[in-house]
Amino acid sequence: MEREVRKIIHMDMDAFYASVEQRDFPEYRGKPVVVGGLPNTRGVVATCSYEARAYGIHSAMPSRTAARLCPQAIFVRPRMDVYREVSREIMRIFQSYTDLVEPLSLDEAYLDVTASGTSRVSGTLIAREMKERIGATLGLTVSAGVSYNKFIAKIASDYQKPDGLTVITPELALSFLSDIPIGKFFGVGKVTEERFRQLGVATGADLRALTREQLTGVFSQRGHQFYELARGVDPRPVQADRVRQSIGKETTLAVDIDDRAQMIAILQTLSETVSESLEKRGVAGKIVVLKVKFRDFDTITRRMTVPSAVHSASEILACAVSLLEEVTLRDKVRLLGISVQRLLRADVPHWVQLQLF
Ligand code: DCP
Ligand code: MG
Repeated sequence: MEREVRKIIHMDMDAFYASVEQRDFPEYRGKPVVVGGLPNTRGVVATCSYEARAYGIHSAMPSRTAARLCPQAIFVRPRMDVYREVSREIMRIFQSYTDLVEPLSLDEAYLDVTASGTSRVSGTLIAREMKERIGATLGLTVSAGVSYNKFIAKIASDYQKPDGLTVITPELALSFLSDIPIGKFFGVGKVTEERFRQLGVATGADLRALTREQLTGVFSQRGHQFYELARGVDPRPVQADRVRQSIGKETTLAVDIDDRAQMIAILQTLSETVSESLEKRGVAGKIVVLKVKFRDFDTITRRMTVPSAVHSASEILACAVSLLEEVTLRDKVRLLGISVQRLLRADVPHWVQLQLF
């Protein structure tokens, strides 16, 4: 009855931007390096080296705070062109093992290597070989998770970072998931995590103790997904056939504005335009990105991943408005933009509910 067990690998580079900086500037090696905004600005940390993480510094923290936590940290501005080039090389290495590579960001991808070998352990061997090649040709470390579906592979790649390789076979899955914090489960963001906390659910084991009815009672349709994840079930395919990376629209305002209601009106028009382009191409996207450029040309972006891909104007607008709420309007705004990324064909089911369970 059960289909062939898949071999899915999730690869995620370690402290990606910071590792590239330490590779290219040997004087940074072994030191706390922070990539992002400089500490005397309002900028934030994009990422930091593991040496900097020891001081409690992390992504999205204000750079000023990072400098307070670790005064001797080395702050550098991102070199996006270099990271993009490294990313292309990594993806080329992945693609030499399988056509089924689904990049999630510059430093992260899912691979389906089911067809690439017959032996049970070959997923592990492929992951080990990719790690070696990335080390030898790019001078960088990467963590790999190997399992039979996407969500466990992703949790596994994070399990022994940095330079980790974690293999979770179907036999190990339930005991592995038991201790995983609920916030790491696919589709559980901050808001959902808080609702789980109120239900007394902190781990995978707690989640598994709830019935399907209890879960759908609280989360409606999403409850089915959580029920299945708790049992190690995730049928989402690795999707290599992304049509395009992103579809978006931005507009420079005739006059700079500081009124949120006016901004929302503009976001509504942008959402409609973006939705039309998506629907014309028959795609929907998993990430909505809001771009805000201030009067002084400082530009920020805020992004959110949605549990099921969006294409309608109302869904896109709802995301954009909630992203805008997170933005501190420290100055008048001269440009607003919305883009939708991680595009998938809208007719491919992203979560086929398994009736068998
Ligand atoms: N990034 C960013 N802003 C964030 C998070 C990440 O600009 N809030 C960028 C910088 C990271 C890169 O994306 O280097 C990859 O993100 P990851 O979440 O994979 O983080 P790292 O690769 O830096 O560290 P880890 O070893 O935890 O994967
Ligand atoms: Mg990473």
